[in-house]
Amino acid sequence: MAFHISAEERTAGTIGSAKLAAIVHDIRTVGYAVVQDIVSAATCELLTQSILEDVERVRSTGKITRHEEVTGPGHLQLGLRRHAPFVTGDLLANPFIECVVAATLGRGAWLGFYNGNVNCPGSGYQPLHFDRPYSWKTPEDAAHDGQPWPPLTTTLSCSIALEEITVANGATEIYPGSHLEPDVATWPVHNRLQDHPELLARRSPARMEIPARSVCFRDPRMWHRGVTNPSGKPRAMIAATYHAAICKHWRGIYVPNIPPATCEVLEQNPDLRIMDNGELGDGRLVFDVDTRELFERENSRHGINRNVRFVMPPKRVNHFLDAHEVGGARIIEHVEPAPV
Ligand SMILES: O=C(O)CCC(=O)C(=O)O
Repeated sequence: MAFHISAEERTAGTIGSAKLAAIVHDIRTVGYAVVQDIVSAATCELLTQSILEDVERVRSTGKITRHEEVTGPGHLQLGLRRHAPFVTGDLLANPFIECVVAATLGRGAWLGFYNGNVNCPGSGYQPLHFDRPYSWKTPEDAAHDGQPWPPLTTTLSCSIALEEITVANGATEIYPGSHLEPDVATWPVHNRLQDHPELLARRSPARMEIPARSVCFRDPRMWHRGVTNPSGKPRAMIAATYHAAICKHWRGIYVPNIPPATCEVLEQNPDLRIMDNGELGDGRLVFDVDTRELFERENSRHGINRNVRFVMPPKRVNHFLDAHEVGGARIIEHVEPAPV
């Protein structure tokens, strides 16, 4: 179901409690909810234009990207510019996005990923997949932490439509309700949904259509895949992913049984996260310092940790590289941002 923001809610920068509960209910039961018209037309135009230019640059390398190799041709994880004026408050400090994130994941949830999901003309089909594992693998583990079974999501994906997204320009295929199929909880990472026809038969596909300037809040455990874009023009969508405060790994993974001494260090320094090698490190996203003011203009009124740090000249951020690495982009010096 699509939700609208009233004039009073716009002024207050928050969503009324009954509507917010209905949004969270849809995310918990159906797997997603769309909130309409919460990003400005100016931001959508600016970002669409920058994405189209950057797609050209990526394509002009003549190389297929790593994400296409492992998922499907024409589906780009396109880094977004990390400098002014392309970083805007209604994307990264949006009170309505933060309100839904806080209601779904709790206060202290933090931004872990900010990137473009671009579906290029002539794209193929990705394998059906889900983006996140279950944080609790068994009913017993879940009960131990006071979770129901199936457990609640600890990550929320926000798909931001810069233009109207429909079947005509390659709206993502989704399987509503599939985030509640816990068979996958204990699967090894390389297990594929397509090899489990009996499981697939339990759910039916739909398409994640999103009006322009609107956001689809999605449980990332819901099965989905990128499909072909018949429109002749790249479909620009932004992905911003938030994690619950209990998730201490830099990728937003829930790590059970962290030793008390490590918990204490993490409590004292909220910028620290558990790295892939088990050590602690700075897990914030990197942005050029000319964007600092917009992040610091106003603290999140919904208690969201924007989880960003800034690099000073001569250092700057190359948004084309390392979307899936610590920082979400690469810090460079004495060269211009470029796709290679
Ligand atoms: O862009 C889309 O429609 C879906 C992309 C996706 O699921 C992915 O790249 O993993």
